[in-house]
Amino acid sequence: MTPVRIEATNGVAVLVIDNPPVNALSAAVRGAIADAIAAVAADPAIQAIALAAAGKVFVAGADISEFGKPPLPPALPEVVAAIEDSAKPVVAAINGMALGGGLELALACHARVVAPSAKLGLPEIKLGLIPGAGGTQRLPRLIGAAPAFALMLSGDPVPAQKALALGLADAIADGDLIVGAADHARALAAAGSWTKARERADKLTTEDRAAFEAVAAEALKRSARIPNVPALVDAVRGVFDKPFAEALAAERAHFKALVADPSSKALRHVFFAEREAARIPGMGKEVKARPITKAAVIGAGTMGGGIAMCFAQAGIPVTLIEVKAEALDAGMARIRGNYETSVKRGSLSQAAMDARMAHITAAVGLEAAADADIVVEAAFEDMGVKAEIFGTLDKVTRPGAILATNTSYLDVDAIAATTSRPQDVVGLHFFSPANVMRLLEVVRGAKTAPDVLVTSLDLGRKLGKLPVAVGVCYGFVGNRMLAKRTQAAERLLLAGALPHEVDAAVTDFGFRMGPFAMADLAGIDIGWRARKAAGDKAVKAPVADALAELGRFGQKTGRGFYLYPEGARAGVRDPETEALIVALSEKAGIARRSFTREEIEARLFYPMVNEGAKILEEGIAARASDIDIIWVNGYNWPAFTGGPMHWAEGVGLAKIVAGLEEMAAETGDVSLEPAALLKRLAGNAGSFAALEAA
Ligand code: 3H9
Repeated sequence: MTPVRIEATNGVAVLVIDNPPVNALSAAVRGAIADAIAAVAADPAIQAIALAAAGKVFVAGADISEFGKPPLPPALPEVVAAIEDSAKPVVAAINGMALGGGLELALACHARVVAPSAKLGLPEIKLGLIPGAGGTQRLPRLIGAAPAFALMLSGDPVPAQKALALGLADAIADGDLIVGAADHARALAAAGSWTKARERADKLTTEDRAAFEAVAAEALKRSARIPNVPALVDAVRGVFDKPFAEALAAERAHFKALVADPSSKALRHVFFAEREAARIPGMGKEVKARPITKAAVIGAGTMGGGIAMCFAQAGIPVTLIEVKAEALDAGMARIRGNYETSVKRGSLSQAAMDARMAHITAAVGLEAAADADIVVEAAFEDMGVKAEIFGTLDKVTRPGAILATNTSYLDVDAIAATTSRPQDVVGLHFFSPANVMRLLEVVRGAKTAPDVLVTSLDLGRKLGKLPVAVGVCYGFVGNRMLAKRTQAAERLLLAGALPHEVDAAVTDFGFRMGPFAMADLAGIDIGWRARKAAGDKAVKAPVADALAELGRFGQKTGRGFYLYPEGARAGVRDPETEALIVALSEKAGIARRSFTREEIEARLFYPMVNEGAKILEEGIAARASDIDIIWVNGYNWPAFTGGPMHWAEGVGLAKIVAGLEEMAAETGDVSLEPAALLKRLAGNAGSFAALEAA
């Protein structure tokens, strides 16, 4: 079966790309498009061509899974050139998403007719790449270099109306798309003339160049890390400075170099990892999700309110429940306030706000959860409190309702045991702010029913989240590894580093914030109280504890690890904190020394990788790539390094094992001794990726 079929209608050949699920341009598809173009060129009965696609997506772009493998002919630029050079006019019929190489195919067509719901974009930047099949040259010629650059820099697709306004689409079909595109193609053939994008220069004015250079300069300032932004600037500038063929060759050279760059490999790893996370090993397709038409959230604090907003946003009616009317009123006011801010900012319309508020009902008392299909408990983080809530929910909710807890640390199995239906209990660990953060750890208890897990993952996606299944342990995946970093950061302070040095190493690595600036923002008292409550399970954080004892809670008190004069958001070094750290080192009998950036990175991140390996050994995460996306989406680990486990492979697992052995010997902390899995993989040159494939 060829992935491109030819359907002839009244002098027009309709080429239908049919390569489910998203019509990616694999070698077979590229070859079939080239063959089809050649076949219809030779057919005297055909005057014009429409390029269409089957399914919901037009073409999602190059087949990303082919990147990094030996190239297979024909290359996409050759196919694109064959379309542009066709002696019969070609019109693209864009039914859905036209992305990356998919849009580049369409740009080489002589016109583009789009469905009203179509979206067009060049998202290569998000994969650490730039368009590599003429997009950087043809798009500026069609719509101007400045708007084209902005579109490629954001990577976000534009809807049909915007594409029409930009001049990217020639028409929006008001009836049948294929008929519209075929008519357009027939009309071009009848007129006997059509334009090729590469021959256009009317949009490339002096003003356009000035506008492009201004946005490009801004973009370069903001992007020191991934080489694709400078490459994009250089490629687009070629539209003004180089003949078309030369500029195209420069684009191709950039593209090839970027495909081989570790940052693009890492971003592609994240792309596939996010999709892989949806698959639960051993879970068959016969396990169906339970219907969720009505939800309840227990606790109207910041977390509960945020979770209720997620349901409202997804159009699922939700009852927000509190024990006392005052707390409920405050929670509802907070939600309203959040929405009002979005309306003021222009990111939400008043009508959308009203619709969301209408989806949230406030109620006092757990009985209000009686008819919910799912109840998410977001009450105080205390086992006694949770046990009481779940005991009552067990009595008042209907059979088959899912009872979820948003606990960050508590034992989901112990919570499930307080009910008569542990099979219906699951953890839904949202991250704060819950209505914004994409990560959702779905905690599968020992007795959680398969369909409850499937429903939770399905619901997570409906709420716009990235749900990742994890098992029960203290802190689950994300916080369990975070504890290792917190511990390591504190150790670094006692060993000789200062907060600003540790934070700088972390932001240089690509995080938006270092651990100490983060602690000041979140409030040092929160961790301090949590450590007291957790007792032996808590990490040792003597510096943070000492600061908290002094009432230095961070930004909210104007002083923490740093000083915040006059309500400043960014802290400055504080001699008092630094003296306190030195005193604590002395008290512990540690001779302080300085650390390089690389040493700080190793001391912070190797213990996390080690914990990740233990998490895999214990089966708490199904695969290393799940751990990676948890850290990328929940803890701001820089995506261009692929997440902690992918990064570790780049560093070399043997190097990490050796580093951990040294750290364990120096600190006497046995938990830093390399995990058996890590040692095994390091010993036989294995990798986490290979582990998953096996
Ligand atoms: C490019 O085009 C370079 C060119 O400039 C130059 C070349 C020379 N390739 O996301 P979904 C798979 S770079 C291979 O769950 P949705 C995906 O892994 C490319 N596979 O569906 C999944 O597989 P599975 C620029 C791909 O409906 C399945 O399809 N393009 C590709 O939520 C369904 O995907 C992009 O960056 C691909 N290109 O969203 C667009 N795309 O079922 C990337 C998807 O086995 N794609 N798959 O897990 C997307 O953004 C979304 O997939 C899309 C559909 C919005 C299209």
